[in-house]
Amino acid sequence: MAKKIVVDPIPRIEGHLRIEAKMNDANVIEEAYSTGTMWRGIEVILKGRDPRDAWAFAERICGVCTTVHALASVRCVEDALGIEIPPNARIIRNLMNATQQTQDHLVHFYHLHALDWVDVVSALKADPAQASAIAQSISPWPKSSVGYFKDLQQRLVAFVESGQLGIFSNGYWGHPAYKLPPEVNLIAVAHYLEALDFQKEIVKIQTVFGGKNPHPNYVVGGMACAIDPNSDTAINIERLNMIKKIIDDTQTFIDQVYIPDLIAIAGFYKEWLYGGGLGNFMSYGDFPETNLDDFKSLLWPRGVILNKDLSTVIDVDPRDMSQIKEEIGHSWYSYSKGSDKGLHPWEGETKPNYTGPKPPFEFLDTDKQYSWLKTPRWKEHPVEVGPLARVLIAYAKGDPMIKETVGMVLGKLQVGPEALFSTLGRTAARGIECKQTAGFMGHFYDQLVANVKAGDYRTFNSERWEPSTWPKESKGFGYTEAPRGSLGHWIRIKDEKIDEYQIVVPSTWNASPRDNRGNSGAYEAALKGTPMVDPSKPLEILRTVHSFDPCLACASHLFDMNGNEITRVTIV
Ligand code: NFE
Ligand code: MG
Repeated sequence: MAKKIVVDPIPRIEGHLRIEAKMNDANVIEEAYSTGTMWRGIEVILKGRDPRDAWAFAERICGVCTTVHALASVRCVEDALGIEIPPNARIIRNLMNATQQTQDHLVHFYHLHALDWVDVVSALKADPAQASAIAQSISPWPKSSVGYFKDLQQRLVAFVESGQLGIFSNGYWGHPAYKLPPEVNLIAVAHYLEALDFQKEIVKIQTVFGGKNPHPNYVVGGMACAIDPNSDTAINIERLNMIKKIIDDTQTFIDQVYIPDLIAIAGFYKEWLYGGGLGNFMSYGDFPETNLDDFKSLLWPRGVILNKDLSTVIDVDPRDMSQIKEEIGHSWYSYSKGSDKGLHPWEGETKPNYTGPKPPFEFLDTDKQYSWLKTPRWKEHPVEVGPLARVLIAYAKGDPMIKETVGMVLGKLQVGPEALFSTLGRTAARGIECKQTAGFMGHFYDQLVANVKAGDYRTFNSERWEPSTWPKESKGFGYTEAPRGSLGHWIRIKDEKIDEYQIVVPSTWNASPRDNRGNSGAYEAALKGTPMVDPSKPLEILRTVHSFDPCLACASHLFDMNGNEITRVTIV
């Protein structure tokens, strides 16, 4: 009989995710099931409200990918009401989005994922002189002296001797699947702490344009900030200079710390090529240089790749009612309109209907409904969204910068493009993309400054602010590519109020349960075939699930069935 393993909740993610897996006698995962264990109901809360307020509620879905739900929401309402925003608003939104992507990817790599590959306790055995030599051989980053690594190691020793590992507690330290030499572990721990400090600088850009972070302010019709180079209170030269300095520092950090670390760490795990999964990828595209319907102007291209076939990128149209549908055959929801085929978000509804066991329980009945996530599918295909999808689509479409960075990373690792279809490929794609978005920050900054120098200070179009100017009924779609992947908001407005609001989130695509045809979601597919060295310490499950950067707060948009603070691993 197959052995079962349950990891609940998965640590170092946002929200509550449970993985059940079946292993064979050799401890290789044969089947995996992904469960979102909380429900939040933001879609329901939005009904009946003023559509101009939707962004403020939707943005509270998440403080990790903060900004992105506000962006998708204002785009969706503007689409419904036919509002064109001024160029400065488009540029500022692009700059804030690029800032969010860059900061989120950096935090993910070091703080949410690196410890699946880096053994903190092994760093105690490192020779600081050797660590310094390695650091200097891979990067010109100045914090690399012998003394620097010595001091850090002494701090770590003090942590361990006090029995309190603090932010490093509860790791699977000493697990045989860790492969880095102690010196590389020490370098990675140093950069974990540096990145933790530095990431807070990056988000200051959100506070300049949005007043605060997390949850910066937006407005339907533009951005809620004033530009005036000669004013003390508006966005002026001093603020713009501050932003420029942050962008320059960010690009340096990505080039001199993140990318060299990614290559150094991945180089020791080249044989660990599990976790590829579906082989189907989707992106809506983002970063419009003109407007959102001018797909050719998107700096991140849109499309779908099926079965790892990089020779063909298929068009995706989230407005087409036949393409994207949310099924609920394995989800704790009901559809009053009939559930067999799933519903496009413009005809969608959110009616929770929990049919699972009463907690506490050991296993879910995965033949039935087993998740608070709906099951989005593109033309009935499960697809993976996120950095790997975007990088592959850009690569397949011949984007010169992505081709160059992918070539550089693969060349340094001495692996071919097929290595991208893996857990490590997903992690590498995030770094590759982060270098690109750090570049976008500079690009949009230059655009903004050029516009302001030309005398254009406009950030807001008030033409359609008054509800009396709106049609009696309308519908809209707003999209963005959030750090974790394709994000869509679909709205129906009736008599000046929100009649229906549906959100399909990146982590819902990736973490979804089985669909009505029995096909796995992206996490489920990626875990299949993974050998577990020690199932009581399921490091391999964490590696692959973390490589998607799960956010269940987004995905299940307060109900916690378990309430466990510490991960429970059950093996039967
Ligand atoms: Ni809460 Fe999010 C992102 C969105 S979910 S993190 O990125 O939308 O996948
Ligand atoms: Mg939804």
